[in-house]
Amino acid sequence: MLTPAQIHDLPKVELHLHIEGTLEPELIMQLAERNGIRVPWADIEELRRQYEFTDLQSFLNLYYANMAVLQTEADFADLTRAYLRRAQAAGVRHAEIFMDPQAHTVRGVDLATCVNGVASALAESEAEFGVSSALIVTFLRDREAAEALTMMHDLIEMRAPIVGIGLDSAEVGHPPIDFVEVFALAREHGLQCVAHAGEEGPPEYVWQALELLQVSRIDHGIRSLEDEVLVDHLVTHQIPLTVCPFSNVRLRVIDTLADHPLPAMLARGLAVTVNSDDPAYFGGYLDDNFMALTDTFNFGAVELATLARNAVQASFLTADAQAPLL
Ligand code: ES4
Ligand code: ZN
Repeated sequence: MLTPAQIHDLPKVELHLHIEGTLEPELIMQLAERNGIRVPWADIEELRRQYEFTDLQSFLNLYYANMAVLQTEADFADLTRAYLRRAQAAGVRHAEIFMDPQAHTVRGVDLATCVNGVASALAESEAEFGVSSALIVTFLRDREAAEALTMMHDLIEMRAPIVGIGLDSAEVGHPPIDFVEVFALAREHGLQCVAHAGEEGPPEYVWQALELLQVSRIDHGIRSLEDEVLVDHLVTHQIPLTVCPFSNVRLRVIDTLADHPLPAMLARGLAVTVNSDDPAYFGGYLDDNFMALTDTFNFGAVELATLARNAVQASFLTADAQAPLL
């Protein structure tokens, strides 16, 4: 039986974390007050009662609505520092963090305001919290690809401090193929590529992400298990899957944690990693996900070490930077 201290000390790397998904109810209320924004909830308890989801879209509705309180560069920096503090407490050593700029620009926040707010906090993450970090901008697949392409050009022009791009939001009906041009442009500029695929969408979307967007990691990817040829491909090429157990349960992709295919995925030789996705919404941070998996599946030191090592190797850190974490 592993203890919380052993889980804490595991050199953990977070590869699937939406910074907006770390916006805790307390911070929502504080920022609402600071910015003079009216929220539809009388208090934190009423807000907390909204955190019951039936699927991805029901979560996204609340996730986007709550972002209304994020207005200034300081708001984005405070949000990011709050996450980094919690990540440090969890024993996270490195985090590659998603942000959704379109979720902010569509409501009138400047691209520079949101990107610089998050990036300014990340620039100090190592010195302030002992957590190294990198920023990945994710595009909303349920909005026009032309909008994403324009933003990609803007990000290049402003020399945004990002290591890569991703694709997220409502998956079904929004296949990766729509974003080929955006990802080609990112690759031309030396950016890494990842995409959410096979969360609610079919294995076909995972194939498209790999073959058309040429991603080096798949976010979620658990529906890949429905396609044995795809599983073989993912194993052979050791393509990392950033799996998010609490997210899958809370968004009803999986009934209960005990039904999660993660142990089977590990046994099959897939390069799976454990991540927290939107921890303020799904019931816990990276340490909580690891602890629950350990309790549910009786994971021992060997399984946990494999999961931790997979994440280090799947990260965009250089081999030199990976070495001390292995
Ligand atoms: C997300 Cl869980 C999930 N899936 C797709 N898009 C997202 N954006 C934030 N969380
Ligand atoms: Zn996600």
